[in-house]
Amino acid sequence: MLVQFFGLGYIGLPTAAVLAGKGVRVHGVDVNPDVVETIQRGEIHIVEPGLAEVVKEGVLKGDFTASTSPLSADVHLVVVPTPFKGAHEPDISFVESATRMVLPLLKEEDTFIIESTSPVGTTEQMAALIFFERPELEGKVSIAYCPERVLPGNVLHELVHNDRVIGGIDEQSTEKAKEFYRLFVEGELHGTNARTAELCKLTENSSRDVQIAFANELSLICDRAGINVWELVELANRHPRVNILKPGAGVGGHCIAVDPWFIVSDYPKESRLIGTARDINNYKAFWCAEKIRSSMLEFELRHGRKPRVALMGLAFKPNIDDLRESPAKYIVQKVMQSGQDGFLVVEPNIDEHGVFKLTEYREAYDRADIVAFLVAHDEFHSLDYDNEKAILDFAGVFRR
Ligand code: SAJ
Repeated sequence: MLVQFFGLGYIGLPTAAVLAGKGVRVHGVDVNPDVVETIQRGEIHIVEPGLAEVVKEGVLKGDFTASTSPLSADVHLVVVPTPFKGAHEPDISFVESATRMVLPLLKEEDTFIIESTSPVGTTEQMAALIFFERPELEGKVSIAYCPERVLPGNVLHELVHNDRVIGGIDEQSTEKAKEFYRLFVEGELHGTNARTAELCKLTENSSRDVQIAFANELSLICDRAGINVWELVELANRHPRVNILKPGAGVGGHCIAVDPWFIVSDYPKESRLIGTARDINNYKAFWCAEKIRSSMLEFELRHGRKPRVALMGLAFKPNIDDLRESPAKYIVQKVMQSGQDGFLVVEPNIDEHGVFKLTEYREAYDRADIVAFLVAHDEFHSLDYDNEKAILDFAGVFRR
């Protein structure tokens, strides 16, 4: 059996490597030759705990190969990005080009699975494309959608242990796809249809976004009311049926800040809450930047000199090195728009940054007049609260 992956990124690469680790022959296809060459050397181009070892082992054993062109295989998985374009409209062109790449190679009994986060109807659309180009395959190949659900930083564990939702274009497709996932998934496999599986993925991330928006809205209310939002949330969560998430500097990453738009774009009238949550979470980052600016002005008026400002964290969430769609990075860019003088930028999870000069976190904290915590990295919890400084604790490092 040969399993072929289209896309060797944050999800495709670990999934391929885990399968190869189970003794399954795996071939990975990526349009980026640098990515392919890195994997061919048994190395990796992304940061994920434990991944380097699994990839190296698979490549050395010969179970895991990679190239820029596809092979004839038994199972084909599409794990490419689906960004948005224009006014937050989903861009499924990478899914479509992967489907077109595999089209000439498809044969009877093959299974074609899309894992990329996709708007409702994408799998049916790709099935229509396949059967338009290859009508002889209708009813003879299985086509399904199965979203990934892994949390960056814990991917290798969650890939195996999370439940999966698997939606075929027909029952035979669902069953065939389930058979495939049984090769490496120890969680439960839940069968459904393709449209439900697609909306399920979007629902999971939208649900989290809406819940975080509630926490962020509370933080704005508390700021006006002079109430500590962290204490408030902790107390409210003492109710047996209340579980409020944490407010922060906004919502980032390439999933939660993106996926809800796929629902809003297709069902704008019906998704007012989901759309508003997106706006609230985006606004929160803007609000944080404004807070830093007004704190700087206040300092200057009071002390007759410009303040030194520590901006603590650039990543999109605690303890990772991933800056994609990061609200912290947006805030840093915004407050430093008119010059970098007086700012100390901190990100303990990366060694250097192309634009910002990084400062060690303790040094930045000690030297600053104003400290803005944008991400609650573990390191920051070891700092002592300093009453002499203006501390803007957006991430809840001190919770006071
Ligand atoms: N955040 C808060 N407050 C919270 C929790 C998170 O402000 O209480 C912020 C984080 O700081 C970050 C953003 O939300 O900026 C997203 O972080 P996250 O840890 O909630 O999620 P991701 O983007 O790392 O991963 C999510 C996960 N989805 C859900 O938990 C429903 C993961 O399971 C998905 O596989 C992943 O999206 C994906 O690939 O779709």
